Amino acid sequence: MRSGAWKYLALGAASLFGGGAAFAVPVPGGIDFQTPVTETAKRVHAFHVEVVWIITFIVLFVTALLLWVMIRYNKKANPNPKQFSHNTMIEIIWTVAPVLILVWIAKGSFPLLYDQDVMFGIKPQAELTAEERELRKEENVVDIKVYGNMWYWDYTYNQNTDQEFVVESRMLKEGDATRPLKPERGDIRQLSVDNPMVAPAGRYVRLKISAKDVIHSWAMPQFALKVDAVPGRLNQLWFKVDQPGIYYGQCSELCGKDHSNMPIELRILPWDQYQQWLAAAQADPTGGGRAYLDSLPRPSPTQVASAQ
Ligand SMILES: [Cu+2]
Repeated sequence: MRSGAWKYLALGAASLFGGGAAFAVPVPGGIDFQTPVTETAKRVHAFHVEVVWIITFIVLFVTALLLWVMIRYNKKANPNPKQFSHNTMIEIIWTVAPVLILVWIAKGSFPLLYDQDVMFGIKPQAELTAEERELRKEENVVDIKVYGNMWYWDYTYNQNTDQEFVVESRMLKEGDATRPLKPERGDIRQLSVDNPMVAPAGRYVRLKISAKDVIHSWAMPQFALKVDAVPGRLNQLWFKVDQPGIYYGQCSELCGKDHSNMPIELRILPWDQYQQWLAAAQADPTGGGRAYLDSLPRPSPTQVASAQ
């Protein structure tokens, strides 16, 4: 193992079992999920930790049983084995116990699946705060249309109005004439793009996701979101992120030779900055409001993680 990998493994293990998370972007040797930033993602992460504890216990228990049988009942230790072949009580136990464990896991899993699937989650109407009710009103929900293309993403804003515009988002490459990757600026190899997707913090964002050629998949690990972008079909996702920052994802459906070159960079801005970016990008969609984004202080992924 490379030197340094141990450090990452230890960090990953610490974040896995410590409940906190150390990473905001993928790191070499990282073994845990990235830091969850939405309510749903935090619950998905907590559920993941719970299931890891369950499977760890099961592996240890079964290993102990196997060792016990191998040591206590091998030919030497137990030359004259008993001849019975059934034990009703033990059969009931090894049927009922796994069923109960699976039901317990399903009980944690299904509500999370529905929370991601149903628009704005499954929190009952009665439990919503006044602010949440206000933000859920149709005029306060932000819609963004996401299209997968071979091999880049494009994002449609102000859709269905005469102000609609499209921002194309292509990966930065080292040595590229038009879109060079500049690590000194904070660009991350294989993740940074020329024109990021931009969304406001503290708002419900509704994504309509499709593709123009083949099947792609829009995935944002820190939001625990992933859905296929299928030509001729509109899939929906939603999120609400309170923490401004930069979040990264990747196309997650093998879509051709440059599948690995269509990352998702999502810049979450406070509402007023988002409005300014909208105006800038609308005036020059090809530029994607880049000049305005570059004028803002750039949050580093680590700062995003430690700010929580
Ligand atoms: Cu793709």
